[in-house]
Amino acid sequence: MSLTLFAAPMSSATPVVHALAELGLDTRPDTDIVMLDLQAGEQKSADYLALNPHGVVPTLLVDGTPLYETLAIMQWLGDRHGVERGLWPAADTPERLVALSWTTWVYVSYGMLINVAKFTQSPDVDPALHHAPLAADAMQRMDAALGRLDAHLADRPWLLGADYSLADTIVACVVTYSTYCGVPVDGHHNVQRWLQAFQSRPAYRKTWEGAGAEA
Ligand SMILES: N[C@@H](CCC(=O)N[C@@H](CS)C(=O)NCC(=O)O)C(=O)O
Repeated sequence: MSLTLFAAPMSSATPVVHALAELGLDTRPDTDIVMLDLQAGEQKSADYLALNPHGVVPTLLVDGTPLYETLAIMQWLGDRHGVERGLWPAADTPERLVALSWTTWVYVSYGMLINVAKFTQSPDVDPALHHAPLAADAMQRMDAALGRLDAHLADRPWLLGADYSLADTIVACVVTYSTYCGVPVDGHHNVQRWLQAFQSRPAYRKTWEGAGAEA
């Protein structure tokens, strides 16, 4: 099976690069990682838009068929390549349900709050569109959300229990990104401990160190 990942440094694609490294797929001869220059607009070329009509990274070509949206790519990598390596729970296990719940939660529910906080106060957004009360509300909701994640991690080192899984990469990359957006994790000791363990993984260091963080 050939895999071609279209990515960019410090982008939504970086968690996928990390997952390929965890799975040992990044060094396989039939895996290619193609870095696009987003500043130069390579993601808007006709050839790329034919693969991903949204003109963003990541896109993963699986035997020539494009798959896009980071969460879908990560869950597919787990299903197709993670189960056999013990890095993603098998179908029909309770752990698979836990993995799908937390990984979807972080991209959809928690991710929505990150976007609200970003668009209502970011210097990159037209100040006329800023909204301080909405931004403060989103920050508060993210803190409460991290509190729920903290409670989940209180009696297990990793999201699914005793062992690391790709679910940790998916959730931890988004939580790490939110810290770059100014959301503190200081009050959430289990989240802090889990993020530190995640960031100590060799594949994390290989992928992220020097690359910055964006989920
Ligand atoms: N929801 C998408 C977001 C992808 C996305 O926004 N990627 C950014 C990089 S972080 C991008 O390619 N931006 C280029 C552009 O908008 O032209 C996903 O998770 O795959």
